[in-house]
Amino acid sequence: MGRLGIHSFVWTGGQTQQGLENALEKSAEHGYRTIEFAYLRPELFDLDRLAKKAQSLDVQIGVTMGLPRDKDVSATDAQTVEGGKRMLADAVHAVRDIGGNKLGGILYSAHTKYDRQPTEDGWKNSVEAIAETAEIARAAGVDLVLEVVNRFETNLLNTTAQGLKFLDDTGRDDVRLHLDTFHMNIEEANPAAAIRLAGDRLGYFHIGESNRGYLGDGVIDFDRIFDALLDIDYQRDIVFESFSTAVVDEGLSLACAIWRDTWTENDPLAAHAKGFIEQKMAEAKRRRATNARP
Ligand SMILES: [Mn+2]
Repeated sequence: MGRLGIHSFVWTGGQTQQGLENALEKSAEHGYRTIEFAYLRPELFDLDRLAKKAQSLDVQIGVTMGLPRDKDVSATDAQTVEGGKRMLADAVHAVRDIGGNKLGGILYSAHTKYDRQPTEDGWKNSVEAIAETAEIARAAGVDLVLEVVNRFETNLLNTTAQGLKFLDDTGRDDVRLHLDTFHMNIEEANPAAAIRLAGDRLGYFHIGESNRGYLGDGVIDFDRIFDALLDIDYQRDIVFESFSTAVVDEGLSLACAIWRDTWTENDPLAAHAKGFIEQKMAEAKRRRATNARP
């Protein structure tokens, strides 16, 4: 696998420069080599300083976000779609300026519970917006990955199969899928099969438990997940994602419906997650070696 990472919301809601710098230090201290930030409003932060700090700690930065309703590129009115494209272009440039390598999340629609079916025109608008953003991202040296999420957080891409169809429609081979065990547990009949279906078009992977708390406390069958990641020879980043009301912000926490504290202290959570992922990966490798024996 690539780098093991952690979502910054384990450490901070991300409202202050100091909070983000502290999150970088904490991630490095726990041995994580990549950190995921939620969308940063570039005017509020010293991106250059964050870039230097990340570099000095050898922590890679990735950014994920979801579009707001009034900038939904899967809408059917031109003004909303254009606003969304501008936001995506700005986000790509912010990732570049913070020294990051990746923009992921719900880039193809609003991050919200829709009260309507997606439309064909909306799908086409979204495909076109992502294809245009991919061109901007390529020039900026940023990878685009699209997170497939559950039905309560988008109406467009809920399964890997839908995500792959969407990628095909963009006609781009430099956009990949961003899968997440929490979402797959809700939508996929067989999450491990979904990983195998994505294959080399999987660009980023979130490890989250079914209640978004401690790994191993929920119903996700991580053995099958890691077997599948080995089967597709997944070499890109794996990032631990967990949310609790212990750390909140006004955007992401509300969109993700974080109403309870699944944990209150982040240091033991971060330490446990790293150990859990490394152990599950090691066990999967041993199973593979045993099965390969004649
Ligand atoms: Mn996720």
